[in-house]
Amino acid sequence: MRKSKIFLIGLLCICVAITALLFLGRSDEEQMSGPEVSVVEKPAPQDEILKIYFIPKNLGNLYFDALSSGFYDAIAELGEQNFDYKYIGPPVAEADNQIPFVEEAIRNGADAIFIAANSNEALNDIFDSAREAGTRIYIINQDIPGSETHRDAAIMPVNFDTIGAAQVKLLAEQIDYEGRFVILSATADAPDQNTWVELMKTELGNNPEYDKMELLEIVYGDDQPEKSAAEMETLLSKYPDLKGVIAPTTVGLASACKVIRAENLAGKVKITGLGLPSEMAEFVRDGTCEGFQLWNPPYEGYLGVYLVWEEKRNGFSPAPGSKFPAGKLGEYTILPSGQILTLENPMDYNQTNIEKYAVLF
Ligand code: RAM
Repeated sequence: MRKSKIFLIGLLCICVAITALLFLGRSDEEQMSGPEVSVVEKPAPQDEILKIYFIPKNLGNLYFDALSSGFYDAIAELGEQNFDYKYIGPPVAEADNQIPFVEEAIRNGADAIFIAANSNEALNDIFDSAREAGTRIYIINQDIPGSETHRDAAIMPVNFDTIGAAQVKLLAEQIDYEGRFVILSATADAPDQNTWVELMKTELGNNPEYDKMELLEIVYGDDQPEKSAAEMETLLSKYPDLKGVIAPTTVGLASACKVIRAENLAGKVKITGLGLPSEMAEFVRDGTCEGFQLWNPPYEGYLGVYLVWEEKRNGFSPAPGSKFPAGKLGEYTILPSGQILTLENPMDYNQTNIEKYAVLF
């Protein structure tokens, strides 16, 4: 009786052991070939990892988050193990407060810094130091007019020469080519907005179509929502006959739309500019804004990663006239100016296409 009990217990133990072994065996097999478990890729040797920094004008601006998403898209395509990507920057856009972030990137041995500079010249010295240390300086989303010798290349969202005329025409169509209007810009030093505003002024001065339109004032909301809204409120009380606003900044445009809607002035004061579809969708839907323009911010980051990849991995040299492949965007050429145009012209966003783009950026 005792013996058979011991025998039965022994048998049970062997069965449990065999079942456990079978299970273990199967799970090992699944780990090797199962579809749910990703294969851990061998990391690239430390010295082959490309260190890329993106320094926006300021953090907390959804526009630059959209641009940053393009860096991630290209990095995912080329293999995350090959990159060390950092998106760092100051809380507010000021001429020289990006300097500590450039310094940090240099200290960490960055291969490339992409920067939407807050000034045309305040960063020249630190750019020189970075380049001496072997870090490529790419201006992104704009250029630094007058300081081009301090950077390696500039990734432009579009050809800036098209923006002044395009923005003025957009407002003119909305106010029937007649009336007083204002420009709500970003910071007074902003290289991109200042270039566009100058081009707008030239277009207004040179094109007789706009003879009945009068630019009253240019104000600066510093790409801060509260300051932009406060500037818009002041303009509305200062100019009761105001017909229109051009805000060539995503932060300024969305903030000004909020004020115009809150003051029940939609339709009376027409507003347009450069906006982010995801932020502008509500104002297009309710008629506060008939239409605005922009380009494709994620494409810029995407293109930037391919540029560094081609340089560091395939020996590409970004001399004027040379071409490089940028994944799904195709081939790009370095222009004589050292610029690369992501797209040629800005795109129009309005009721016909806003929903399509609002989910993208
Ligand atoms: C803001 C920034 C940026 C500009 C866009 C249109 O987000 O000022 O530099 O390109 O607007």
